[in-house]
Order: sequence, then C-alpha cells, then structure tokens
Amino acid sequence: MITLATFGPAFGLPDPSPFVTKADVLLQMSGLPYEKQSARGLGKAPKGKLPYIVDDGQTVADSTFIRLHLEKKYGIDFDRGLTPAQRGAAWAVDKMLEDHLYWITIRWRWLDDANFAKGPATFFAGVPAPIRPVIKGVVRRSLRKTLHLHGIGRHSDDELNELTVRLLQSVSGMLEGNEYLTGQTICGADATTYAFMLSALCPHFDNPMRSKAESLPNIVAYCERMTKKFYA
Ligand SMILES: N[C@@H](CCC(=O)N[C@@H](CS)C(=O)NCC(=O)O)C(=O)O
Repeated sequence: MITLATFGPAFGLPDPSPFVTKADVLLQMSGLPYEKQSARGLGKAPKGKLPYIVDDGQTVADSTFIRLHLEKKYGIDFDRGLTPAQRGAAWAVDKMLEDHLYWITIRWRWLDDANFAKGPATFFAGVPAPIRPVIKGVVRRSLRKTLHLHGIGRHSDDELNELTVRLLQSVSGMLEGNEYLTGQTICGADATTYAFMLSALCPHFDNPMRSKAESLPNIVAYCERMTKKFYA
C-alpha cells in the first residue's frame, strides 16, 4: 500500500499545496491503491517539504520523483498516447507551473497581509501563542528572501501581473478546443496543470492571478471537468 503524506484540505482546495494535489491526482490516474495521511507533518519529510510517499517501506520525496517512481516501479506511462512533441510540451508546461507560477502564488498567499491573515497564518495555530507572531514573522521573512534569491521577488507587482497574464494565456491557449492540456488524452502534466489552475482560482484569496484565471472560461471549465473526475 502506498501512503501519500499531505497537508489535508484547506481553503476550499483538496490540499493547500498544488504539489500535493498533483501527486494525489497522479496516484488516482495510476489506479494503484493508496491512502492519504495528513498527520505526518513536515517533520518526517525527507526534503522538508510535502508531498512524499511511502511505498512498501520506500520513501520517495517530491511530486516529480513520485511520478518517476510510479512510472519506473509500476510501468505506468502517464503520457501514453502522446506524440514526442506533445510529451515535450507537457513537460515544459509542468515545469513552468512549478518553477515560475508557484513562486508568484507564494507571493500572493504569504506576502500579502490580508491573504496571509486569512490563509497561511492559520497553519501556525499549533504554535504557542506568545511566540506565534515571532515565528510567523521569521517564516515570512525567509520566504521573502527565497523569492528574492529565485529572482521573482525582485519584480514589481505590475511586472508579476504581466508575467501571470502571459502564463495563464499560454495555458488557456493550449487548452483551446482540447479536453486536456495537449489534446483529448489526459497526460501527467494535467495533474500539475489542474493543481496549479485550481490554486490560481482559489476563491479564498484575492489577487490579480485569480481575477485573470476567472476571466479565462476554458481554464475554469477545465478545472470543473477535472474536479468532477478526481474529487467528485
Ligand atoms: N519540488 C517539490 C515542491 C514541494 C513544495 O514546495 N512543497 C511545499 C508546499 S507547496 C512545502 O512543503 N513547503 C514546506 C516548507 O518549505 O517548509 C515537489 O514537486 O514536491
């Protein structure tokens, strides 16, 4: 049996982490039996992040390595039926979302005071009240530094919005006339695309990313289709 370590549903999302949702959808696509555990926390996470899985005693951390593990161990091809060009495009979108959009999502969720207060701030409920504000401050400062080192944190909000609009338009363009990311066949990157589009559309948070995503009907319809398929 495979166990997927998750944060657990929050903010109206299957999981606050798009990476966890991606792994969850991939596991559902695999057809393998698995269970989700949200009580494990980050303490035992080999890379200090979620998701990770434990598969028959073997721990695999990181959503992409979880995918590769499932492909290798169980002979699953998540991109079955795709041409080499479609496979290439799917992988490129996958990484664009994970390494680019993710950090803009972090900026809006964690560094915007109003969104932080109604969202990530709740993650600190277990921290003793007297030191809670200090810990929140430390984590937010560390994320600000991470965004700066990544580079995305050096852009103005207007510049970030320009990048977001272009990215969402590119996803919308790929979805045009298609059921899934690369056509009528679901592929591995659909797990990622769905997770990140759902996160962009999350009604719990207010930000320009959400407004733009809401204005693109095929992104909204895609998320509705995928939600019906995986979280009905
Ligand atoms: N590359 C990793 C990214 C996972 C990731 O960034 N997880 C975040 C939540 S979205 C996390 O666990 N952060 C906890 C921390 O950094 O302390 C993957 O694909 O699984």
